[in-house]
Amino acid sequence: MQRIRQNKKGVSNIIVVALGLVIVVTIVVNVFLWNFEMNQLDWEKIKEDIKITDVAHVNVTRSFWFVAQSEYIVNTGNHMNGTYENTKVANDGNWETFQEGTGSPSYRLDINGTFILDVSAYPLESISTVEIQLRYRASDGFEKCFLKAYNWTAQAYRDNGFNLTAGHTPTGGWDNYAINLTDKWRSYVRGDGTIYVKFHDEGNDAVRTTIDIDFLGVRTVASGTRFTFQNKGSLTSHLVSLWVNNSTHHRRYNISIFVNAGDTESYIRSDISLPNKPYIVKIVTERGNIAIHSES
Ligand SMILES: [Ca+2]
Ligand SMILES: [Ca+2]
Repeated sequence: MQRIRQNKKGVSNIIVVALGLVIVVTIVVNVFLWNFEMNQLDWEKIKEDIKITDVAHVNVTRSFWFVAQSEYIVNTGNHMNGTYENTKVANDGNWETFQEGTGSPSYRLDINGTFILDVSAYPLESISTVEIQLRYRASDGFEKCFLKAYNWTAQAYRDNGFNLTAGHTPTGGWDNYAINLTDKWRSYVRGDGTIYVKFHDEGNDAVRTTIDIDFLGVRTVASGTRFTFQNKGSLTSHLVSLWVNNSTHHRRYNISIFVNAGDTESYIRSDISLPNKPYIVKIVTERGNIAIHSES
């Protein structure tokens, strides 16, 4: 009897120990998994290595020319020769020819083209103005030519705020006609970078004019403050806010810049001007890291 009782006691001890082990293992595994998840975020935060390597005022930085990507629309007048492809490069011996129409109103020309600024490479917040340049030749100089752009607010072609609104008088040879949209450019550029440009004659006159367009392009001008960020870490960093502070000036700006691992990125803001020294520039990443650059 005593041996049987002892055996029972031994079996129940084994069961208690086994159950205890299962509980301990379950707890250890859970703690380990929880730690692993926590550590993944902490680890990413620790591994992030972003620096502000330079802060500088930039006077003027121009983009390359954005040219027509589709055929011009002829609202009044006639298309004679060539295609929009011939208007993409200046001084290359290729041009597209249009002629004033003879309908009603007679001897008029009105064409427009679509241009798309690359706002991922040249973000809207970096743009201080937009320039339009035309290289053309008119068969006579009896009337002026005009450049306008579609004003997205007014929903019409306008030149309000352009630096030149008086038109351009052709010489009969090849002429350059360049304008900029001053600080009013934003009314003429849609959020996705689209700008419609119109070329038209002055009015109804007695001579039917032929126009050769060698080049028509649009480009952005950036000026303001350029920030240079270097990512020495092994993960992409997402910068989400930027501060410019001195003793009297504290400003926070929302930003959204991705800097790939190992990359250096420049970022120009036309709306930020640097305060008097000493000042500090601070950025915060999405993971919560901070980088500081100070100028004394
Ligand atoms: Ca005319
Ligand atoms: Ca050309």
